[in-house]
Amino acid sequence: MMFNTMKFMLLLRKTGFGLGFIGGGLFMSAVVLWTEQAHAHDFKQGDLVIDHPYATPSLAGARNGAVYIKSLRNRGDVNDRLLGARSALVARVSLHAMQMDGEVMRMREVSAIELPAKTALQMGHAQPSGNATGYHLMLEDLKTPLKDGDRFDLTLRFEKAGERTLQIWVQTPRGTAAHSH
Ligand SMILES: [Cu+2]
Repeated sequence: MMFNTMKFMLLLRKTGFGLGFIGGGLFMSAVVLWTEQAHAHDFKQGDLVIDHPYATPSLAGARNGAVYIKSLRNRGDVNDRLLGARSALVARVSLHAMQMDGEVMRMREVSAIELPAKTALQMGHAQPSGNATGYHLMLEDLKTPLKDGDRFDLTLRFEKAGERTLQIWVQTPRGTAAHSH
């Protein structure tokens, strides 16, 4: 009898461990899923998919900041254009492009960013495929500095798709030379 009870206890313990193991596995899967979901940070507006809009932390004493978009995709059959943006965080948001001026990289304001049908525009700060145009959104006259981990709202205005408010994540991308202006 004693022997049987011990055997039973052992069995229970083994089974308990097994269940704990499976439970742990399920928990880990849930965590992984949740993490992936937390990283999927995109917004849709009509035929547009705005994938991962982010800002780099602002430099100490800087009045300006920059917002980038990993990709801005037009899935539709009609060309669209990004015409402007606004945010309660700043006095003004402007559309910027970068251009080489001799040896020097310079910023210039543009009135619109073209979003041709069936194409994706890379607007990251530095991407393998390149953000050749250097497009970004300039936050002019920041009311508060942008710190790593902050979130804020910014509304984009498109010619065809209308307006869409995005949540911008402030983060330091890997291997960044901070945007300095
Ligand atoms: Cu700029």
